[in-house]
Amino acid sequence: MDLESRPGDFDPMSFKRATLEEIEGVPFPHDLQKHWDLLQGFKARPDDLLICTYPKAGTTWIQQIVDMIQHGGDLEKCNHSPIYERMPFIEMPPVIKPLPSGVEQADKMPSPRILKSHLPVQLLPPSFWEQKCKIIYVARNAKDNVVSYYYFHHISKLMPEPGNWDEFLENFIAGKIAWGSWFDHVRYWWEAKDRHPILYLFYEDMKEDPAKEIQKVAQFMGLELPQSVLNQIVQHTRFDSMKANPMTNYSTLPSSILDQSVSPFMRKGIVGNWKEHFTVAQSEQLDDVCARLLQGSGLNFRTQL
Ligand code: PPS
Repeated sequence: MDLESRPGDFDPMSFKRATLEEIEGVPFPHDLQKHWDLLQGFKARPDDLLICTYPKAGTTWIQQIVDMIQHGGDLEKCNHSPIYERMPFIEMPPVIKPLPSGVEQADKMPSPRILKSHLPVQLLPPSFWEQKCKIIYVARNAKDNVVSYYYFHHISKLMPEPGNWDEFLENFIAGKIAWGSWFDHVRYWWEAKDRHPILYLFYEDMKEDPAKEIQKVAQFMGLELPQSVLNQIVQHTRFDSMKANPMTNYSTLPSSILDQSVSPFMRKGIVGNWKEHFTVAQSEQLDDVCARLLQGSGLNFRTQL
């Protein structure tokens, strides 16, 4: 769907940056509150596959990997539409007209569906647990995650104003940003994997050995990948391939929603970019908070390869 060519449906002037409102103690962009009951009543189907992440942890990357696995490594079949149309973002309210809300989009979609969410585990609509849906979770180290999120706030009109870097980092550490505490998110999803079919992956592992992680995903989906198909998927889900692909790089969204002249959606795609942004004191502070809040969880993040 070409949003720019439907000017009657989309009025950029009426588009205001979000403010945050808490739902059950977790801050979300304001429009979500109005759609909460509808979202919580979401009807998951047993063959749904849910991709869940904290924002900017590698969501689009794993989405494209899963889609390519499902389509046997055939990029043309995946490229029929932008990634956000192929996989509904379930908590997305109907703010980008003419796109429907994530719930409406998913309801109309035939099975098997692949769905996207950034919800913390305690706020996931109950039907996902009832239907025992498979879930793939990707976690990324806090330092690179927060830097990526900071840039995204500058380009996305759906997010609140980020403030300066120091303020944003403080808010991230305090969990006072959209989708809440990174620490709670990664930790509670990690714990959930012991009682539910959840494949928990790390961005850093995907970067280090994409073929190995793609194989894990295929196995989790119950599929076998011949070597030639695996090679295709590795190639087409590399950072530079996805950056050049209009169906994965979000260039199909109007700049009044996502202004990629400020910073591209596919920005760096590396482990360790945080070093360009953190002071030594900030790095030590985040290390301390990570050690304290993840203590005893068994979770270990790598901040460089
Ligand atoms: S969103 O808006 O939450 O769905 O964003 P998300 O896709 O989770 O995160 C965007 C960051 O992931 C990087 N990215 C990749 N890295 C490596 N390889 C591939 N293929 C890839 N695709 C996306 C993207 O560049 C963003 O990270 P930064 O650090 O900002 O570059």
